[in-house]
Amino acid sequence: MTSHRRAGWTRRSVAARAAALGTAALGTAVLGAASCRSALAAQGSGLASHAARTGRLFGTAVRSPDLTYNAGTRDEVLREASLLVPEYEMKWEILAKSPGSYDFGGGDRLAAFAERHGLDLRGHTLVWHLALPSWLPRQLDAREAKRLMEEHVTAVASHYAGRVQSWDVVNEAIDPQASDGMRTSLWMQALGPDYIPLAFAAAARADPKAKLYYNDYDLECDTPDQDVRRAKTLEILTKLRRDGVPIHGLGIQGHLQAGRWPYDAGKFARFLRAVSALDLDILITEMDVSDRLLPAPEAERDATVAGLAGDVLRTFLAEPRATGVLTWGLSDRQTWLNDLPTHRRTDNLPQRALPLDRNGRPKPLWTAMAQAFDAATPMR
Ligand code: 9MR
Repeated sequence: MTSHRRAGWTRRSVAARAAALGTAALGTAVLGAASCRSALAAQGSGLASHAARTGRLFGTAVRSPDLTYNAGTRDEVLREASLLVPEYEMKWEILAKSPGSYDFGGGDRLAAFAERHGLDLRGHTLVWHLALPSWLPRQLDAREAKRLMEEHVTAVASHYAGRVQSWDVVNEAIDPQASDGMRTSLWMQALGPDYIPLAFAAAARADPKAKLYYNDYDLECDTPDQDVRRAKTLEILTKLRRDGVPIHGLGIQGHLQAGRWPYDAGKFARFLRAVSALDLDILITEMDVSDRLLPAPEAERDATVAGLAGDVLRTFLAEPRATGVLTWGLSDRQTWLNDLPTHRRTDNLPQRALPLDRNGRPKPLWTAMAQAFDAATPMR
């Protein structure tokens, strides 16, 4: 399989994006997406064009009301991104306000936006311990848990079949403090670790073409906790591959925290090698850099944030199976890190965690990301 297919570039999306960029002639030629892709890369100026130089995608989490009502956000997304993921509009609690009854409105608006502009779309997330609807009992026996989980995965993945390039099928299953390394969740309590292969099998039946990902956080830095997380991730992925479970990739969330933990490039690179040795793709799915622990001056914060992101991305993009990077929002206006007391800065200054500032202007983080894409190893 060629790299552009793996990264999610489809003929339709290349043609539509060419049209959106005013290069429709490119779209009609559509010889192979690769030639279009490199020509398109020369057209754009955003992070997606830097990512496209080596056949990769750059994307962001979005909210459909922003794309509909906020022209500034819409322009930033169209300038910077080739891949979108809903920040919340494909989560269970949003989709199913009552048992078995789904409202796909928000996700459908995002899918239509992506299609109209020739952007690829990811689905996030099918099975998680959070964002569960309030009507879902928090304790279930194995039979009920299996039925409800499989019905949900089937309903959502079949609704979006053919419209998403990949799904985060299971999100955040690991707890490094637990004796078995597994997070206590409704699913884990009812079904044990078998809930993971069950979820992937249901997703593959519902959408046989989507790439199916396991997604988790705190996999990048050099702490004992993250050593355990990496080891547990490899254990889970190895077992899924050995058992022939339909899984195609690992999503590394990439919620970094400047000034908090040491970073060891060799350690992260060895982990990425081990994942790719399982014949899996790897995406950074939710990148941002918290500046919570940094002093107030903006220039200092921006430089430290960019430095850490650059270090992590240089390692990541040296890996041929690294297929792309998404940030969790594009502009500092959008970051979730200002929402929770546990993540907000203690001086209450707004976080500067994303590549664009609050007015949509590129920050040093943007430059670090563009440079990391420019220096990336070709994809395999
Ligand atoms: O940023 C998201 C926030 O708007 C939602 O309220 C929340 C619950 O659905 O999820 C946030 O996104 C999370 C993502 O889905 C999984 N990884 C951590 C993200 C930040 O909390």
